[in-house]
Amino acid sequence: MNKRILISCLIVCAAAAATVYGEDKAEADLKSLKEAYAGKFLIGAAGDLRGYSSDELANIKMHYDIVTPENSMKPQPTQPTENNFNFSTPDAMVDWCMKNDVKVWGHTLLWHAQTGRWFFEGPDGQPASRELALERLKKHIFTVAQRYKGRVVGWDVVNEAIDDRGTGRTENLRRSSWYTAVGPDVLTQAFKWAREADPDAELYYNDYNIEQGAVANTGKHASSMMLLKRLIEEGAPITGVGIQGHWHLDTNLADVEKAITNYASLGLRVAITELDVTATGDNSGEFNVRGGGTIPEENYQKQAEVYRKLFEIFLRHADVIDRVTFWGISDTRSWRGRQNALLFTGRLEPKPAFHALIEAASKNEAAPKNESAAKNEAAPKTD
Ligand code: 9MR
Repeated sequence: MNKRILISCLIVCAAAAATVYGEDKAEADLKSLKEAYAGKFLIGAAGDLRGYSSDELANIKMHYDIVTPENSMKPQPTQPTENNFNFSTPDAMVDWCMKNDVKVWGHTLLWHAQTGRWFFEGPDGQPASRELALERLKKHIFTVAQRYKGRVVGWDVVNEAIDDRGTGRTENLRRSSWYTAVGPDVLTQAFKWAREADPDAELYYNDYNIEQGAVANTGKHASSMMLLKRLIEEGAPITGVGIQGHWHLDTNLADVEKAITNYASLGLRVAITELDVTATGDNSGEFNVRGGGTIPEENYQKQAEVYRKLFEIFLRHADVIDRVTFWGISDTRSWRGRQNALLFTGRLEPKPAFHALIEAASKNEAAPKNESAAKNEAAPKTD
């Protein structure tokens, strides 16, 4: 080998080694999100885990304390037809979590969507009677909640019972099939059965946009306060409220903070259960909200700032917030795919938002946990 070739080889090898070293170093330097927030609140992600790559599973293990199955524990997939239960996906997901020291959150027992029509059909094509619908609901809740008893931290017992665009002068309950078949007391009943089925689980009411109107005490927030007070009065064993957190670059942060303190004032715990902040376009838990298109680079800085401000709020209220869960793990494992709403790219590279959250944790002295902030059934009665 002549000298020139040898030198070229050495340069190429050195460059390759530097790249590998650089990547290793970046990986080694990457902080764990869950470790950054340890002792403040749990950090979670949604995912059913079926078909996830080993890199995705490693990302979950590194950054998250707890996983919510995104779809597989919902009524439709767990009981597609009457008495025909299917738990293969959630069983595998829960097994993986238990083996890897990751907690699980149950989602969801009573919802207007992803629920088989059969729940509401009576004999001879008539609508099911109130009694029949309740009997089916009870069986569903007992079967699913007892199966995962001791393995889930808690349940989103009731999901999204409040309708959109109300004034806030009433509970504004969604006129869903459950509402039609049973009536407004179906919500309290679901909480009571969930408590019987799993006495140790935390039981949550979960909804989107329920922070909206908190400062002015109007809209969906005012409706949620009315509903929660009624549930407590009716003896529903409710531990806390899940603010879903499907947000965007212009989300009203003052409403977010006020909603947290309002719920805490009812003696309830709070969790952010489905967090994503879209880098472009709108967001909401509503199915028909869309967005997407080209995303200017500067939007990722804006997104990082919104995430940072949100976590500064959560840290200020860490005494009542038990968990902050992202709805997905990356911009491709996300229902907001084209809006790049999460902390990691599809290749699991950390985005500016990830770094902002690590920084926010390091700068903050969170309020100590206030375990005496009423937990569960100890919630005071209010009017
Ligand atoms: O992320 C879920 C998506 O994959 C499903 O297609 C969708 C259909 O029901 O549900 C999504 O998750 C929802 C969650 O269960 C409740 N809050 C709103 C979430 C986003 O739609």
